[in-house]
Amino acid sequence: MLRIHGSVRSRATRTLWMAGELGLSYEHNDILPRSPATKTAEFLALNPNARLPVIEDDGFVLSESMAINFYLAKKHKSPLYPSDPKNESLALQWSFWETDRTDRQITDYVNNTTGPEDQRNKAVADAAWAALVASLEVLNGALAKTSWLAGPDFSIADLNVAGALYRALFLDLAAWPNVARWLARCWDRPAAKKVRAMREG
Ligand SMILES: N[C@@H](CCC(=O)N[C@@H](CS)C(=O)NCC(=O)O)C(=O)O
Repeated sequence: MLRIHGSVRSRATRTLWMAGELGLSYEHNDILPRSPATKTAEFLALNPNARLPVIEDDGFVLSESMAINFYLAKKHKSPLYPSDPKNESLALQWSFWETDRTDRQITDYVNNTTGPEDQRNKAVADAAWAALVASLEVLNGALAKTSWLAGPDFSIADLNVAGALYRALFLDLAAWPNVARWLARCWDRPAAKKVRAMREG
């Protein structure tokens, strides 16, 4: 049995999206980041980092959202997992890139511009935006040459990056039209729409 720990309002968004793409049934432990449920001895035994998402798959415990998606797609022999080693490596490249270049940046930007006013920090928001702009330039350039990030079709690379860029759905992306079109195509998939409905419903 697969158990997914993490609210759809966390980085578990991308895990839940992948589970939907794969048509997996799972038990959802719908807990929020930093909530007391992430601080229990039981949860810390699963992830001593006290972070979400985490999965348990018949006793196999795995954290880090990108690794989780690679594991699930590979285990279930999904066409989303590129069979060609070059495309597989591109999927890894883009997933690592995302973790390094946009994951925290977009969260910091949105939290510090739209979060509770007394918790906003303009310097953090400005630095995050500058970094995010540079990353969007890179992604926009890549998507000028290819429709999808790792091969001829939508793959785990697109899911991992677009899933992490959920908040960009609400930003003005006019300066990065390739990103805007690609992001809309990714989030137009049925499994993505279901996750959006969970998150926004
Ligand atoms: N690199 C990790 C990041 C996990 C992460 O930071 N998750 C957030 C929720 S979106 C969290 O649990 N934060 C708790 C905290 O910062 O204490 C991944 O991709 O899974």
